[in-house]
Amino acid sequence: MPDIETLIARNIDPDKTITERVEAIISDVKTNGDKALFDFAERFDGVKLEKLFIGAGEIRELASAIGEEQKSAIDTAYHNIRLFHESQYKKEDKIETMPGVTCWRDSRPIEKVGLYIPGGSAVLPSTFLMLGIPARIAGCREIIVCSPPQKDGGINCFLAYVATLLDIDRIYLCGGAQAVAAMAFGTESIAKADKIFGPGNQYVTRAKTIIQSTSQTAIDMPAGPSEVLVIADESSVPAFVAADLLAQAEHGPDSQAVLVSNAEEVINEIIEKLKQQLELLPRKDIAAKALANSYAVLTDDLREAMDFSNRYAPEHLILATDQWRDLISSISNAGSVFLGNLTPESAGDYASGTNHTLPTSAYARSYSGVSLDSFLKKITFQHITAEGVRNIAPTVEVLAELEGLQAHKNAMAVRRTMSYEDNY
Ligand code: HSO
Ligand code: ZN
Repeated sequence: MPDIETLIARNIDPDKTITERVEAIISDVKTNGDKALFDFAERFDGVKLEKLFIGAGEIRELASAIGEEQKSAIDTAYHNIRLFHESQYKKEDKIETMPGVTCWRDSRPIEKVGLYIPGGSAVLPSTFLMLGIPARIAGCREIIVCSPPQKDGGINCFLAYVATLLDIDRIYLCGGAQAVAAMAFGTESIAKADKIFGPGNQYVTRAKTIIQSTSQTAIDMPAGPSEVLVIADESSVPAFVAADLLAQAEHGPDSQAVLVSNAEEVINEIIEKLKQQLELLPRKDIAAKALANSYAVLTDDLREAMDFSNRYAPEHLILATDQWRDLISSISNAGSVFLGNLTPESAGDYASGTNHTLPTSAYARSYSGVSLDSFLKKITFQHITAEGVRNIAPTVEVLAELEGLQAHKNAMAVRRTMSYEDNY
């Protein structure tokens, strides 16, 4: 029986070859710009591109090819995600900390954001919604979108439709570490972004962590393989839990689905259902690999199950129990939480309104998922009147003195000792 530390450790590839390859890609993009991007498209995506992007006309044409049912599902998801993220905007009050000393905080959009939309084994228009909607609500001036080209040199029609909803008229045909490098350093065609968002494979993730310290471009979070932890008890429905675990497992061979329960029979029943459901999945081979890297934990009670979950710090936590209300206050580390037997992670992945770009690999201990705030900077402001100067000067002057910073003290003292109208 492995110890808890071993169980909660993520299977992050420590192989240095990824870092070396990614560094080589970044340096190629820095040196050769667009030309490197054309070369990588040929080498990695198997397509000889004529141009690096598709524009408004092509986007509209591709988007028009989608079916009514799909269009309306995307529209509903768009609406819900928009509503939830709009509700995150809160204007803060101005605070008079002392008479005449007023402080406040206001937000401004990050001007140029880069969105990476993966296009490997699954194309994810939902990720485009999750990143594009808060970027638009925030009012970002420029939204640069990169996604790997399809074999025909175009882009998936669902991504194109999302682009029309978001009023985005250009998608760069560029994927992997090279897309991250292009948005971090800029090329002839792709503008340098102030912050890069989006999930990706190990190359994309490594590129994001490298550029974070080598360019003046920030990243949303160091995202790794996707993961779910489900807490189940006698009140769970085994077929539901099995479906949730498999929904996670089908993402990729390195995904992890963890089951934690206080009842051995419950674990056994869920595993039984899981085996049956797995057989029917088109992505069964991928899911089976992920399951080989997953496990179940038997605990004494639900409290111990929560303790384990908090130590694991899952990207997604599902409380598949009718006791979910009692557990909420004991959750300390999780990216996004799904409450009760009727709330699958899939709802949040696509359409309920919450964001699905979340911290993985135990980063939920310190990071939040993407939200409207991720696209804003919070700037603080202050204004001091003559009365405020009289009130705050003694404190500032004493503190400056004790730190031995005479010029700081003077900046306050000159104001205190000069008399002027209180109309500054
Ligand atoms: N579960 C993924 C998001 C996703 N699922 C996109 C389906 N499509 C990471 O939270
Ligand atoms: Zn998912």
